Amino acid sequence: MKKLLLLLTLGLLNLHADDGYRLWLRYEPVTDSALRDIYRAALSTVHFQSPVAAVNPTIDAATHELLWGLRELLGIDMQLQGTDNAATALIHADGYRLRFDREHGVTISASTDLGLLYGSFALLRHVQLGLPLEGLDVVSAPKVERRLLNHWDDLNRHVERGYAGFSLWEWFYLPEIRTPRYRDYARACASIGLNGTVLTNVNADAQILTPDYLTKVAALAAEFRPYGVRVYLTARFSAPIEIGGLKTADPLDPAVAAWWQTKVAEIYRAIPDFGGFLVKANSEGQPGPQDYKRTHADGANMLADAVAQYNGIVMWRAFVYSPDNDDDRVKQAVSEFGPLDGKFRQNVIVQIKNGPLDFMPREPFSPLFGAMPRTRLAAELQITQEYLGQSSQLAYLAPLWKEVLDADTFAHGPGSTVAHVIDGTLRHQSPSVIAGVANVGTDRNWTGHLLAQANWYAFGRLAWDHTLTSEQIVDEWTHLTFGSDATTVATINKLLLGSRETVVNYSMPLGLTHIMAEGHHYGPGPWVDKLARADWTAVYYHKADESGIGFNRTAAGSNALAQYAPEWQQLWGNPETCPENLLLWFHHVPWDHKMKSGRTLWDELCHRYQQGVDEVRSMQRDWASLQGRIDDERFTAVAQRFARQELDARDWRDACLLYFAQFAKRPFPAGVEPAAHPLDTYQSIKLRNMPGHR
Ligand code: BDP
Repeated sequence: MKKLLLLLTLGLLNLHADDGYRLWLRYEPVTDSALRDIYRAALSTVHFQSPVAAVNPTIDAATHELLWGLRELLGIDMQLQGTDNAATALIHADGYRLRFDREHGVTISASTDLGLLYGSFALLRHVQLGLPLEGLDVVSAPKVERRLLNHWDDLNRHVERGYAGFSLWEWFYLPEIRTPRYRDYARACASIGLNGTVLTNVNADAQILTPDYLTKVAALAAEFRPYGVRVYLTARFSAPIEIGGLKTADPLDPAVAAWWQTKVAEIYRAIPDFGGFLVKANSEGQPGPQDYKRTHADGANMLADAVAQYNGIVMWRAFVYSPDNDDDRVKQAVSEFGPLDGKFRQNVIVQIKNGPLDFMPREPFSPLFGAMPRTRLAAELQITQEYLGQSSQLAYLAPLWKEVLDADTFAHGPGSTVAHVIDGTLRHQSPSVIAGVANVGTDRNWTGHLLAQANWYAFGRLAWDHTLTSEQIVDEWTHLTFGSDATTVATINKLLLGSRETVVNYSMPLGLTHIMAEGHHYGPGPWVDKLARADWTAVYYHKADESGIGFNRTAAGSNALAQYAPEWQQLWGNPETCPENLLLWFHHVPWDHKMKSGRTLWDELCHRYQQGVDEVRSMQRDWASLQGRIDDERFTAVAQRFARQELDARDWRDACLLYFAQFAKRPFPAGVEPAAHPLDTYQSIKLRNMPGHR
């Protein structure tokens, strides 16, 4: 008995409190003694094989990581042996080859120092996952060249749509004071293959381009450099006026172009490996070339010319919808940018949000990916969960991103997936770019919701290799983050994989979209109807009336469908063949329409909202079953968030169903729980001091 008690106590003691700071780089000791012995024997020496001659800060970082990681994992002091080998030049870009053979042990080969660093992280991952060394021989190279986080961080450290504390960049204290967190950030990015970061909000502040701030930016760049993370900035188009004293920012005015050239030279003097600019222009009140009756191409090219000699790029955002265009909002990016195809410089990349609207829980892929064959295109994904419950709710986003990356634009015949458009393989275009709007901040665990770390991880892994599946990525992440207890891993994998669909069910099922509360975008607001712009309201999108619900985007409606390939038009154009998860995106459907389940549309809608709530409860139960298997600190933090999510899911269901019932005029089907409050209670909720929202 005594022995049993002792064992139990030891077992519990093993579950160290964990605040989540270490992310997926926990390097907990390998506990399986047989495996540990094999690893110890094989990894006492690791070989670096590379033509990179001198030791430099990146190789130092790789060496340090391996030494430290293997000491933590295996309790050994690894010896590193370097060999020069020109054959490694065959390894593409910053890729690596990781192999084991009995004679030499483990060798990491790469043609660049960064490749060695990525290979080192891959080896450490391999050990943490407990995978066999026998037969190990992988070659892995990034499919997309520039894999960037986009931070929507303001200079006062507020993060637009940031739900994990303040901005990581301590502008006031830079350049002298540099928190170790900068290195930790870059190291985390490098561990998943990210190689760039846009430091500032797309709603840009010209101050970042002043000499004082550039010194601060240079300090951050120096911190990130060993880890291969290059910095980029957002450029406010009117900067020549705001900080340059010019009267105009007209891109065709030679004085404006000259101002940018001088500014760019100054930037590269301070930051020789500066990556380039990200620009939001003529969108949501931001200045841009159209203020001078010039096109987006005129604006982008002027900046592109300024950075070209330094190998810099300009990422020009396609998230543009005009104040005086009352055509269906989801059509506007194609109508604006389609005609400019072929007019952009080689170093301009048009950066497109995954869907034609705005990071909704579900929307079809943006048709712009198939509409600009002669232009370099990047995908912008949103890691921060602006429309998916922010940091209180669980939504693992890899399935959403895969849906888009794997979607076929048919632009060059079948197989022209979004992934192949953006990785440049379809049309041999370089540079290729993928961007994710970051979900990190000063919260101790980086992402607010501990499980939202999986989204940062998944973005990096997919940016490196878009052929990975959501399942593979989640399985890696869970092992790395929670260890290898089979029940824990299976339970968390299941929770994560279903979580996005659950959010869709209780918030915007069946292709509904943009019906969240105004401004902060947290919680329901299907009644939102009077705002400065019609296309900011909810009623614009759901169009519920007595005859039915949904937005008719067929030829009989806005005809947004015509922006897609005929294959999609055929499938989506007919309510009988349109997948039900996009039904109300493309069609206005009668309440009595027969769904695949045999239910009417109204009953199905009610059922989906209820299903969403039920699924949250089931996630809650699954999580509860892990008590004692993971440390209390992380267990409790997540359990509290599930409790909040259950409450929020009920609010979504009740508010939306009560609201839509006014039009459907039908009873709630059996199995749908009665609402807790009357509709006007939900309508009167005013959330204040919301994180991420000014
Ligand atoms: C919207 C966000 C807003 C961003 C905008 C953008 O609500 O905060 O500034 O996208 O991407 O979804 O520019």
